[in-house]
Amino acid sequence: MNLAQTDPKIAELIRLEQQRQESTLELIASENHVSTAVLEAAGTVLTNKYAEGYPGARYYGGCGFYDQIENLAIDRAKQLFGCGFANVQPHSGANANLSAFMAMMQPGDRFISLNLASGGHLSHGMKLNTSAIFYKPDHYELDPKTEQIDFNSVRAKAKELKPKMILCGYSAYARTIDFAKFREIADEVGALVMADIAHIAGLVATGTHPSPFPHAHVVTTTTHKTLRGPRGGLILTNDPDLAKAINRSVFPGTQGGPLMHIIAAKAVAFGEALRPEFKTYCTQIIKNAKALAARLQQHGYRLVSGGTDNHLMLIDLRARNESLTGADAEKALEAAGIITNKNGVPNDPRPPKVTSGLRLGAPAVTTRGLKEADMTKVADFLDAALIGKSDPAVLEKIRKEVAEFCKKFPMPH
Ligand code: DSN
Repeated sequence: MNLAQTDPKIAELIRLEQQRQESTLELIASENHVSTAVLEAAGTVLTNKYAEGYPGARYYGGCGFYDQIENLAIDRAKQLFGCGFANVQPHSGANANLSAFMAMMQPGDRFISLNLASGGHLSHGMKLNTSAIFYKPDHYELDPKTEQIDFNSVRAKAKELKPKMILCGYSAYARTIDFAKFREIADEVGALVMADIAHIAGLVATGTHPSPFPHAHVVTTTTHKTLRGPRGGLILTNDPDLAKAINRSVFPGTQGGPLMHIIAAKAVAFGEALRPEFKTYCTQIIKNAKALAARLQQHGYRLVSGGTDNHLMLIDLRARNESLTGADAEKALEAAGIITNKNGVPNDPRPPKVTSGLRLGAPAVTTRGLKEADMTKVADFLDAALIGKSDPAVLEKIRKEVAEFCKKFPMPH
């Protein structure tokens, strides 16, 4: 029996969600639309099986095909990122980070990172996260003028605290990351470098952002953002000792059975990312982000750091309208069919559930085929919705226009 017959309620909700995705503009920087091949692999009988362990060394019988699938995923990941080792089992990015921490540090060890409020991630030492409960985080800063990484602050913190690890890679940072500079500072104090490239993984894989290798000792990522695979995590390294420690810390350190249907979907996505058209896609993401940023600036919005080098941008809404909050903007835009997320800006006086900022990204709309001129139109929709945010009739009119516009850009096949 198919889903519509056995569970019509869930089937209907999935249908509605599909319709929502098709008729709205997805500007959340960490989201994307996967291919039907990735979807197909994720929805298979591979979900039925336990495969604890690694290829050739499982704790369950019947894993022969799973070994072949996981080995393909590993080989493709290594090829994609130009490194010697990949663990494809982490269920998520946060889990990849937890496992990487466990491989690099002992409980109580110090590390330094960018804090959540300045563009970092909660798994980089936010006080309620395991990264802060089991380890000792401290934070380097952004330069208040350029709103980019302040390497004087990285060096000063590193020298003062002698951390075991220096963490770079961010969730709301629009500028190129200088991995070599992090390594230079880490070498001065004998620290390891970990790069969390979750946001920029597709760009790194295609050379449209510099690679963390050979500078980072350990690289973690999600597989579902610019990399356009299923939701999941991945850990990479070139260091054989760290590789062994990572395998132990993923299983049995932090996980049991791997999600083999998702690992198959990761393999499919890595295969797609190895093709030349994926580089064209990633190049277009950056062009589209720059076009969106430029038009927003023409409309009077201030972008944190003054622009973007990658797939995302962070708008400080206060320059356009002092009283406009990120939360209000997110809500009004959703009513107009434009999906975004509120986000704190550096030194944001408003709390995280309110914020003064909005984070936007181009990966999903680029997958749908939007080009630079279309991004200009997207910025115009966005500005019109924020100007008319208190008038439901205006928002509804824009929602209809957005839905019509979306018809020109079909979902991937
Ligand atoms: N929550 C993700 C993001 O939106 O950036 C990071 O994991």
